[in-house]
Amino acid sequence: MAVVVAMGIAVWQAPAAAASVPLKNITNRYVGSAVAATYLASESDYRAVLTREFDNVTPENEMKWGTVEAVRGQYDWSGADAIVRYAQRTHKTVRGHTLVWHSQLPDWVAALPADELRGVLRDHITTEVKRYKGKIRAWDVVNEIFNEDGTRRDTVFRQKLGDGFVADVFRWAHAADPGAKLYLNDYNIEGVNPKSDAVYDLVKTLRRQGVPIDGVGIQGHLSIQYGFPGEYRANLARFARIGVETAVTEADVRIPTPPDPAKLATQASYFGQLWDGCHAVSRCVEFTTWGFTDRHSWVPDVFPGEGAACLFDENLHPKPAYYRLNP
Ligand code: 9MR
Repeated sequence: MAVVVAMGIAVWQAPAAAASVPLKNITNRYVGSAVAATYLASESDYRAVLTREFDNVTPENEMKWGTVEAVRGQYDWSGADAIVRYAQRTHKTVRGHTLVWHSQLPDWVAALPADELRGVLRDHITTEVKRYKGKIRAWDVVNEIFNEDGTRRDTVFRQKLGDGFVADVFRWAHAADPGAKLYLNDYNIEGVNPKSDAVYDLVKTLRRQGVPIDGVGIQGHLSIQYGFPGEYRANLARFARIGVETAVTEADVRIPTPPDPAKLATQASYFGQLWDGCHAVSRCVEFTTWGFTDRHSWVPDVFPGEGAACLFDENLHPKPAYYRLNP
């Protein structure tokens, strides 16, 4: 890492090139990034870094219900198809994201009566999973179904179908592509806490009932304003003990802007702890970041005053966090 002193202020300067060995080649975990089809098509430098450094891609928005069927019966697979084609061409795996989520859910779905919703949900899952059968390594089947206190989030699916919808959607997804690994995905479940306890209990119950659930996706949206999640490794390990995989699916570490060397060092430490913990637990199979460049990140839109959450800066120069993972 290079630190120069300009006008009395220490400024971190990124070296121009990434490390000589790409991130994907220094680990036996899948190492991925969320990707947007538009930038993939329009920005060759973005595409080049993604292609070089990663071997998994997760469509950031292109496979969500609100994208693929915003209007009932009118499908738009263009973005999803483009990302899957790119992944095949560049020998990357794909994490499908996400089949059942209360957010980015079209209004027409939310308005359906219970009996109709069940059939529509089944069709949605079957259609989407079959379309990419054999091309998706892992699916985020259900996303963010718990509250922070470990109770179930009160979504339209729960209100109209009851908690049993979770088992149903895993069975439908498995029927559509028996080869894909099926995950439950959520945020704030990195450490041991009431929410991850609830995920643990549910997954254990579903496995006992024979429901085809293979893994737990731990999103990994962190902020340096809070401490690193407690008992992260113990949390990964307890899922391994009940026979499921884990994956870090959406890692980023936001910083109160502007970044400075001390904040970037803390960010690097958080990324490093996420990475090391995943490598320390055998069933943690994937480390995926939610975007790889500060040029395109959801963070500043949602958390005003915070940003710079990715491994590469706006100019695609690797940051200290990148060198923490790939020294
Ligand atoms: O990064 C995604 C952003 O572009 C979308 O506008 C947003 C819509 O809610 O979803 C973001 O991705 C989310 C992901 O799908 C699920 N976990 C949290 C992510 C960040 O909000």
